[in-house]
Amino acid sequence: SVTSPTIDKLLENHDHQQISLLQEPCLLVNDKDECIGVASKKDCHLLDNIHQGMLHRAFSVFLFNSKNELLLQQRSEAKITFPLHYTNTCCSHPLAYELEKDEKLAMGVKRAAQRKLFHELGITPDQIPLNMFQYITRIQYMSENRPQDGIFGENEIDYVLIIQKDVDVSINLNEVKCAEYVSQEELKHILDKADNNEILITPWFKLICDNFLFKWWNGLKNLKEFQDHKTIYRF
Ligand code: DMA
Ligand code: MN
Repeated sequence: SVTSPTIDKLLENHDHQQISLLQEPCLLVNDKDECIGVASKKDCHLLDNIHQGMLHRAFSVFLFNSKNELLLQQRSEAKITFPLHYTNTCCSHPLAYELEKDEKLAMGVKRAAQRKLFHELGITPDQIPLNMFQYITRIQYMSENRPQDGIFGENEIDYVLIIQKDVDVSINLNEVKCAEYVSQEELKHILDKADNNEILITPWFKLICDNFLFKWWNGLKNLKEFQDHKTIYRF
């Protein structure tokens, strides 16, 4: 159960700010992405619950600058899941607040994205108005935490949001170790290094890179073409 001594023992060694964020109220969904309840971030990410089918809603932002470079981040060492992994600009969860539950035009996840882009990367909301985010599609995936702890994992329906804007970045070191813009060639080099186990990348970023990212990237000016708000791509 959620308060078993093993989990407490594991968490004892973790960063206090990250432990307190495990209390965030995430949105439980069914496999059609219909909201069916609320559970703590901790409960949503416990493998015990995931193996019983607990699924939650998430988002992944891909932010590009006007030179068509993608902002990547390396997760901080303090993160409980996937520490030090390279990943897309920002990922997190819409929370069980009225404004973030709003499903119309994916406004809830866009508001959550604005909130976390400020929290993780210091990008102020005025620089990234909600109507600049383009909701592309949804992706469902499951994975165990890395390094494997036998306790945590992911099981999400992930809304992909793309935004192209030049912004001022000021990273929150509790969340992010570093952030940098990369070209397509530079990202391909990073993906090669991950294949050779020289660096770590998150499983969701890997699967989005392998299946979608480069065609979206080449079509940044015409993203409408890629919008698919009906399908949930399952991996
Ligand atoms: C969770 O990201 C969302 C996805 C798409 C994996 P996260 O672990 O970075 O969430 P948070 O920043 O809220 O800890
Ligand atoms: Mn999650």
